[in-house]
Amino acid sequence: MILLLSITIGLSAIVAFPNFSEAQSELKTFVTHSGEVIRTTGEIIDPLYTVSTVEFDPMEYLREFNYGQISKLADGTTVREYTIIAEDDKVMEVSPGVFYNVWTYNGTVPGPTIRATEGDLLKINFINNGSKEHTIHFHGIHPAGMDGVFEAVGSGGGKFVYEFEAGPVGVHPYHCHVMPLEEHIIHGLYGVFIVDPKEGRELADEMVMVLNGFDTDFDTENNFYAANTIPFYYQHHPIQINTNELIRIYVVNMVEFDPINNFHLHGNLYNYYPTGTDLVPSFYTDMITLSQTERGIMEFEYTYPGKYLFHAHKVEFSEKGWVGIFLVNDENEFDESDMEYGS
Ligand SMILES: [Cu+2]
Repeated sequence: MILLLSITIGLSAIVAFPNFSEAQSELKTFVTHSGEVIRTTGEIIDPLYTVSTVEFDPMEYLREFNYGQISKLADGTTVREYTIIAEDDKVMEVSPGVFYNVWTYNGTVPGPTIRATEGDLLKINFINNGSKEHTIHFHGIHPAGMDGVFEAVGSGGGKFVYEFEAGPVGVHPYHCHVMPLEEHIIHGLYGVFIVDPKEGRELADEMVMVLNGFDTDFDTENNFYAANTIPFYYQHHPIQINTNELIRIYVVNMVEFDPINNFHLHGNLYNYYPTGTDLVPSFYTDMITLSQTERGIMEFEYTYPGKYLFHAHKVEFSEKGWVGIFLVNDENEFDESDMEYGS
């Protein structure tokens, strides 16, 4: 019912604003997943209504960690086994009328967040069900043969087992490393790899944000940007957190084409750990700038309840989707009327 309502509202919004800006003058006709016929340039329209037709749920992705199948070696070493399947034939409606051929690890962009503890033995069973060669290249420390660069895994069911010790502590990207690299990355073959310190980190409400963008008209410029794939998603579906609760964000910049991205938090500052490799923060700031695959860990708490923006301070990116809201609930009085933005 909610789905139907959103589609209906979405379509009426599109009908109500049939004239796009000069830059969006070339309208084409598309049939949406719901069977409606709409006209769009393939540029972003009104992203408020994208979620009803997209298969990927950014709210679920935000706090989902894959710890693998756990077993122990005789010497006590923890073994974690994961299965990652690459595909390159999926079409996702990333915004109404904007259909994009996503290349996926386990069916989503980004792929699953792989999480382990420093020193664990990781076995990643990689299956390539795509039509092109693919690999998984993990950032971090491992033997040359496990680097996912020179051992392309064949299409149509090719297999490879990446086996290495988890390390170093921190947050790292993983991505396909088959040429042309840019093409394999921008279509979506990337994800996040978190290595926890043996002693753990302080208990927190933890989340992952992959800063990404999509070039949906293939002119080597991104048409829109996001935290976790769907533009404007967390603006229309604010992330609910509590006052006086430690929030930890593992942030990874996977934007291609644009040399920089950044992360600005409103009404607060955060401790920042570049790459997450040190347990002592390097900065206390409300703004970090990240180049390709730069990443780190942000930690903060809100004292005052309310709505706070977070977004790229590169305004072009925030206006094209990389913007969200934290809805900070008072830990002492949880009010259901604050749920109006929740999904
Ligand atoms: Cu690839």
